[in-house]
Amino acid sequence: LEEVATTGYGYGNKGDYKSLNITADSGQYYLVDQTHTGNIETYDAHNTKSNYNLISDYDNAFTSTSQRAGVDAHYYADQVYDYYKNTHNRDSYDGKGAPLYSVVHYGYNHNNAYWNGEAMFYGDGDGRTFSPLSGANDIVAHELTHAVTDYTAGLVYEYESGALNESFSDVFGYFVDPDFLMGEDAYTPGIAGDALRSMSNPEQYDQPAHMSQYQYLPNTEDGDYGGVHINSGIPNKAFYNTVTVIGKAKAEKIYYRALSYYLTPNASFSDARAALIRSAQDLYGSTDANTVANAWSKVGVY
Ligand code: ASN
Ligand code: ZN
Ligand code: CA
Ligand code: CA
Repeated sequence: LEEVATTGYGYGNKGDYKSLNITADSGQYYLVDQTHTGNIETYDAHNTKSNYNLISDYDNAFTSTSQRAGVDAHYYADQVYDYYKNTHNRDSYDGKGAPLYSVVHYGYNHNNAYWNGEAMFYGDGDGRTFSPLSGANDIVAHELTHAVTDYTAGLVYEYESGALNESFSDVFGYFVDPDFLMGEDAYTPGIAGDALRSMSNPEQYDQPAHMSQYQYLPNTEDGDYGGVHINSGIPNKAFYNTVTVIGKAKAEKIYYRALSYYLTPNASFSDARAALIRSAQDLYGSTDANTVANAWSKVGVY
């Protein structure tokens, strides 16, 4: 026997059927997708924060309840990889086909997900604040976009540049899951219609939507590194103001160009405004560049 690319299937966290790219080797089947430049591989941490092993099965049916978080992480990593490849001709987060590693069942009842510089990690949630976080494709896109940002603009994770880093992750979460709510598919499984954040109405989840509400917080873990997940509401609202006028197809090209070409590690909100205006002007001309300018003026960023 030898390692061979094949297909399998399983059920996601919501019990939804998903077809998967997997690998067969010596009568075992693995969540290893070999159909891209770099493999997409999905691991189980078994509710620890230290020991991971590749998810495997005796056949190509990954249908047990404990496999649901892995099925979603594997499927959505492929979806986000394909998004960057098909829409931006970007081959993985480094542009050179880096493999994508995901780890599910990270920690116990853990209400968060991360990009740690090498892999994506997803908690199961405590069942009240979150269900398993890999069940939300905008969360998967958000985390993987942190990796893209690290390899492009390199936005420093503090103060305004950090809030931009957070906002770009939410913006690409929108491009993969086009609604203005973030994380809704995993957030508060017992409450319908809510979300972790809203880009159309940041204030609904205690985020500022205008520079006049900017929160000056300390650059500590408790201060959310200067409020990176708080003040992201301001660029998020500017994005909402943009995309509702020019549409997703143009907005995604403009945002990707700004991230990969114009933005630099210590960019401020003003710098982001300028970078996005320039990108819009390059790609589509002055009408759309003006739309971007107005979108930022409305949130008090000049
Ligand atoms: N889920 C959070 C995020 O991606 C984790 C973090 O604080 N970096 O922003
Ligand atoms: Zn983030
Ligand atoms: Ca969403
Ligand atoms: Ca909910």
